[in-house]
Amino acid sequence: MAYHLYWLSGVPSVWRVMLALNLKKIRYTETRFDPGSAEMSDPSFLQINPRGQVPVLMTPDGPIRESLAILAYLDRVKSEPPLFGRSATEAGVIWQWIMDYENHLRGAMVTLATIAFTGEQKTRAADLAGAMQVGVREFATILHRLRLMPWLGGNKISAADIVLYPGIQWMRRSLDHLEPSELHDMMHNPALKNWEQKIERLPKFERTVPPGWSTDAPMNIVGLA
Ligand SMILES: N[C@@H](CCC(=O)N[C@@H](CS)C(=O)NCC(=O)O)C(=O)O
Repeated sequence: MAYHLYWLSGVPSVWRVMLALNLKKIRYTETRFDPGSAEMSDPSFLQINPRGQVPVLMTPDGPIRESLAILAYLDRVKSEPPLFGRSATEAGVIWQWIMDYENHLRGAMVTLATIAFTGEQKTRAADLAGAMQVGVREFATILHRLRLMPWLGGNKISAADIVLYPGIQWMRRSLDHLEPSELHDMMHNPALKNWEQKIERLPKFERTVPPGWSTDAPMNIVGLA
C-alpha cells in the first residue's frame, strides 16, 4: 500500500491525520507505537523523523512529518474533498481558524489536561484559572461561528474542523476531572454538539478514535504536544 502511518494513541496531531486520510478515502497501513517506546528513538525511525515524533506518513514521495504538513500534502495528492477550500477567501478563513487554535486554544488545552490528569488543581490554581479564561474566550468565538455556519470554514467540512475536533475532545476529557466552570457550561452548547456529531458520523470515524478513549484508562498526556 502506498501510505503508511506511524502513530501513538490519543495524540491530537495523529487524530487529525487519520480524519484527513478517511475524509479523502485514502487507504493506509499503520504502525502504532506505545508511549515511551524505544522504537521511536531507534535509528531506523530517526532516519524517517529525526525528531523521533509522530505522526509520520510514509508516502511514495518519502516520509512527511508534522500533521499540518501532512494535511497539505494529502490535499495535493487527492484534491477532493478539499481540506483548505477552493477560493482565496475559503483558504484564508480555514487557516485563520487553524492558527487561532494553534496559537491560543491549544496551549490552554494542554495546561488543562496536564493539571486534570496529574491532579495538580490546588498547586497550580493560577495556571488553571488562566487556562480556563483563555478557554472561555476562545470557545466564545468558536460557538458564535458554529451558530452561524455548519462548519468552521463555512459550508463544507475542512482542515479547520479536523484540526480542532481532536483538541476539543481532549478538552472535554480534561474538564471531566475539573471543578464545574463556565467552560463546562459552554461544552453543552447545542451548536457545538451538532458539529461534533457530524464529524462522528463521517465514514470510518470509529477507526480514528484513540484505543482506550472510551474507558477510564489513565490518559497519556505525553502525547499531547
Ligand atoms: N507539531 C507536531 C507535533 C508532533 C509531536 O509533538 N508528537 C508527539 C506527540 S503529540 C510525540 O511524538 N512525542 C513523542 C516524543 O517526543 O518522544 C505535529 O503536529 O505533528
